[in-house]
Amino acid sequence: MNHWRVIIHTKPFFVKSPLAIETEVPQLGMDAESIVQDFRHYFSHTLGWDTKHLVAHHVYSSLSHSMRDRLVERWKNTQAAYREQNCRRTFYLSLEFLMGRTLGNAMLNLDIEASTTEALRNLGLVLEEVAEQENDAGLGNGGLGRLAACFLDSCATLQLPVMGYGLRYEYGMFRQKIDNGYQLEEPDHWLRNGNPWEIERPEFTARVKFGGQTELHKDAHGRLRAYWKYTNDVMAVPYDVPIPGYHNGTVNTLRLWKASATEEFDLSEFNAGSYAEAVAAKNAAEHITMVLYPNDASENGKELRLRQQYFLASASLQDVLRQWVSNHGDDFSEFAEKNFFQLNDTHPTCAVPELMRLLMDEHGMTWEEAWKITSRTVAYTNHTLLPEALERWSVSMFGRLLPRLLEIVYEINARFMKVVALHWPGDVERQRRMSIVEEGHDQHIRMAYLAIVASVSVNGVAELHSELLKKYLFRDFFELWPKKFNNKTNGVTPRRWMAWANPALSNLITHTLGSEGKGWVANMVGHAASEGWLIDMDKLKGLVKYADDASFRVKWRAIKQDNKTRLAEMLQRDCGVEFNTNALFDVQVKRIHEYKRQLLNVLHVIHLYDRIKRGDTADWTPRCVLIGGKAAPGYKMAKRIIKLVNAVASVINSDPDAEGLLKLAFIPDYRVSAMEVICAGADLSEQISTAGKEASGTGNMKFMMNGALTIGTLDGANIEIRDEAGHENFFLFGLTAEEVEATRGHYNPAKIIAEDEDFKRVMHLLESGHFNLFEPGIFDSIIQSIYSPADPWLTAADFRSYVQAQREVSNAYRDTEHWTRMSILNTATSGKFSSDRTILDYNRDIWHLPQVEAKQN
Ligand code: 26Q
Repeated sequence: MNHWRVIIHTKPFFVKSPLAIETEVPQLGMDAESIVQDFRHYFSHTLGWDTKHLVAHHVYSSLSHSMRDRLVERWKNTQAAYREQNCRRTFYLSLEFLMGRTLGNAMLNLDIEASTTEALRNLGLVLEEVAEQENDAGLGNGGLGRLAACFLDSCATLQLPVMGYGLRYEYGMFRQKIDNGYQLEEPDHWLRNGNPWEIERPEFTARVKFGGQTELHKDAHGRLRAYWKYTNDVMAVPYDVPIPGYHNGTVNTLRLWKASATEEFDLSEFNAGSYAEAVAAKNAAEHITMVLYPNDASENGKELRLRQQYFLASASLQDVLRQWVSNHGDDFSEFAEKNFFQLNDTHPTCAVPELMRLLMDEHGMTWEEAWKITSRTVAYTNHTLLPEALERWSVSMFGRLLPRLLEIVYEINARFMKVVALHWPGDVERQRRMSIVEEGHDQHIRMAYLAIVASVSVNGVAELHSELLKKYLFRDFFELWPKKFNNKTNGVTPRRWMAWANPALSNLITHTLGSEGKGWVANMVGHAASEGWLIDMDKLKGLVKYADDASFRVKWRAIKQDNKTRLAEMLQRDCGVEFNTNALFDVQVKRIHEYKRQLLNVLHVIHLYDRIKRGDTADWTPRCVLIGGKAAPGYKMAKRIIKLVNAVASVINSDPDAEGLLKLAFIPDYRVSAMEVICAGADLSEQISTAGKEASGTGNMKFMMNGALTIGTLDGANIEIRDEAGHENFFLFGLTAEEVEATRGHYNPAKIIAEDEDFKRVMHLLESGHFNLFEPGIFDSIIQSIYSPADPWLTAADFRSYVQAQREVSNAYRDTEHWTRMSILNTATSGKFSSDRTILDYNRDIWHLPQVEAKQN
């Protein structure tokens, strides 16, 4: 059948000569008066409101637009500097960027908080209340997505030419409601009220192909070339988000793609009278970027997810190549020196075959030429040790959706298999193990292997994790290419997680370090000014000696106390539970997963409750335990654990015997903006995963910076946190990763429980239905998992040592001066966990980018 298509091109329209007005525009003022002026303009003219209608959201919107204008000026200058210097660049490809709120961070990094606070005061407004209006940009699940956001902040602060590429999900991470203790998911339509922090760039729209088939033809030069035809195309429209550096005039770019239908109408269908159906079919294309997948561990194999991954990879690579060709024409000789792609886990690994495809099919290269470029410009970061979480795609689905890419993957694998055969002649088993294409009646593509084969660098995210990757998950590949493997311990940005989240503590630090002549600038409004420590966190070491200064400890404690009050107010509002700020605030917030062992935490809480009930309360330390986090909607056990937390909480919190001694709360809808309040107000940070399972953790770092002490296993970055803080300032418990492995096969939880009186009583309370009187049996699956010799998370194995460590925590907390000392030392030694250090490591070992000073107007 003939398919006639009308194609409406959206060609970019450029004026031939640059406009003269550009250089005439003076920089916008950074003083309160200029801000008030701009604010009024947006409020009355752009939004069209009068001051009788001071709707909070419009206030937020007007202020944000005023801030955005100031970002845009610096943005243009930064991009001009990158262009002029024609410097090497890195593109950070990630399916997730968990940005949270932007207004406060923009003001902080622009160094405009003081004048904005004053401007708002003149208008009768309070900054904190305005900032609260902003929806979180929840375009990520958890650690991996937030890491990408912290990295962008550090890259801009370090003036590195790094650009993020991601997806502009219409719906971000679901909103979590709690109903009768159960998690309910609600869609997060975060863009409903508009988003002042993005600029649509329709002129850079890219076309992404799906489906169809491939054909081989000779081209004009007689060379055989592949053509990918009869495809269903989807347009990718970029939205740019500014990423400001801290007080340095640099603004980098995060480019997020939105899927949009092509403007083609299938006329044959149209003429057959199915106009509405033709339009509706186009709508389906736009589903690609409709929603973020809410899985932080597994649930693989969904076609829409593969569409998302390829959509990101293809649109981003086309974008980079488009810019390259517009500057260098067809000369790709320097492409590999000038461009680099960092893959945030395997999610964007379609970029490997896609870059091959574009270079060969669209730019006429041979396989060898294209592979030389691809294999020099890609690096892969792994974020998981759970084998079940490694991505695999069924070959049949992959081939149906991306037929040309499948051919390329097969060819990459065929050539790789020759390398393996050369290295291990005759070792067929090794070839089978290492094959990118997993054989069997149902073939699969192993995305991690594809990423490793193409990459110059493969890294884990904490020392232990990187070692375990070499020893277990990727052992064969490590033996083949030992030099590819390296570690880059995660970090978090101190601008958001200290300066913004904990202004009082930041000011105290600034005063204290500044009084020694380290460039302290007085700042009366509550936030740190241009102090050195926020961009050189090793300077925090200067606090060590103040741990012994009693008057400093008083100030330190007073700040923690205020932050606990702020947290308690939030909890009162969001979960209706009252936390007494004199109690120990014991916090575990992160995604709910069995390996993270929220269950172990609950068992301890039940044990404390049991002690209260039997009158064992001599030398008691009052405790308020906070747990929060989202469960993947299809993860039954995780959802049941949430219900258990809430069930135990309602028994304890309503029991007069526990009043003043113990509280338990589950905070609904844990997210970035909640963590900003939580990390500042925590005393104790729970990092209690089964050793060898948590790749790194990053919440652990946010807590440490804010002076919380950690109770934790020897897992992920906990090990490095303990080494930095000093072993005496960390509460260690549990099996090591090696012991965990050695326990498999002869684990006997029933025996452990039977021999431990406290544990027996805890299990009895659970089994008797004490926490689920009206819903009998609902915790059976949880109880079974604890008793199971096959429990992969060894919850029972670590119970006794956890309870013991918690005893030490309680005792330590009652020695207020000593606790404060340990708290100060944790903050003072947290410098390593700044994402600035992480990014400098990436840049030194992998990216090799220059630092580029932004042009000043
Ligand atoms: C997989 C398949 C289909 C849909 C979604 C996914 C998916 C999405 C997100 C799989 C994994 C993730 C996220 C993983 C993650 O956040 N890992 C965490 O990464 C942090 C940053 O390196 C580490 O600190 C944590 O230890 C690690 O768990």
